[in-house]
Amino acid sequence: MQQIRDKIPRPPTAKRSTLLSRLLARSSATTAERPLLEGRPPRLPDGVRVYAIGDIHGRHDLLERIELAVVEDLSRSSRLVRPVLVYLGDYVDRGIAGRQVLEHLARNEILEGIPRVLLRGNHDLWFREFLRGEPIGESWLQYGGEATLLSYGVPLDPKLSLGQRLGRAAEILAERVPATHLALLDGLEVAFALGDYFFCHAGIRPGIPLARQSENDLLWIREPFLSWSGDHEKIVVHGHTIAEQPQLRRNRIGIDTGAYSTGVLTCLVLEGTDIRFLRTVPD
Ligand SMILES: [Mn+2]
Repeated sequence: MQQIRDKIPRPPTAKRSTLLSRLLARSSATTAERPLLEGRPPRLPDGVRVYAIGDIHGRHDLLERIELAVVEDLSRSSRLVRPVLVYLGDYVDRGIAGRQVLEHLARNEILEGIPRVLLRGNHDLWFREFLRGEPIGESWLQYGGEATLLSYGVPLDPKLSLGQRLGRAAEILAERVPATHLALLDGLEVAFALGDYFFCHAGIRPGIPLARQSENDLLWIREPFLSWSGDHEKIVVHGHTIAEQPQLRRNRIGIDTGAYSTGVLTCLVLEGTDIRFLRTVPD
């Protein structure tokens, strides 16, 4: 587990705060919908505040906004908190700025100095496999890979057969993806646990201990996880499955609000037993 340091970013300017208030919405969980662990509210260690950010999918614009919202949120704190950032994965595909999102995460300028965990999503894995020359091109394209190719300026040549097109695109892409992006993709974690919470991209396989979950399930699972009503060892915080609103269930919190098409990127804020949300407001 990463070491947590005391470091608070500088407060945002007044002008930025005014702008942000128009671009953001805040809400808190009501008592009725709170998750429970063994009948009690789940909690984080004292003084720690987690900001967990859902599926970004090439929306660099929204990533910047939500990170500025985190800066502003931290500047409102009256007491010292130790912030931890958790990105839930799916940085590329579907949205048009996959390259810019990876570059942004690699540079890490807005939230520099705050401990962070970058989790791997199934799309990040797909992109890495395509870069390695693995034969996954067709399904990757079908689920939004072309947007990522275009973000690196790699065209799909319509004069070639699909196989040739993909082969050629993979070659050009390999020349254009910087080493910093590859290092970022290769360094992604599959899960992270803190206090009563467990963070992963998609979810877990019910009935199997958290320590023994497979990467395949952590990155891809939907059912039986989504409709499972029993307790897990911890409250699972995840993205991957889109819903209009954050999904607050007894045993999980889902925060993929489909940013690439809705313009709503959600950030879950956990502190003590508090649960609240920051989210971007569509233009
Ligand atoms: Mn996703």
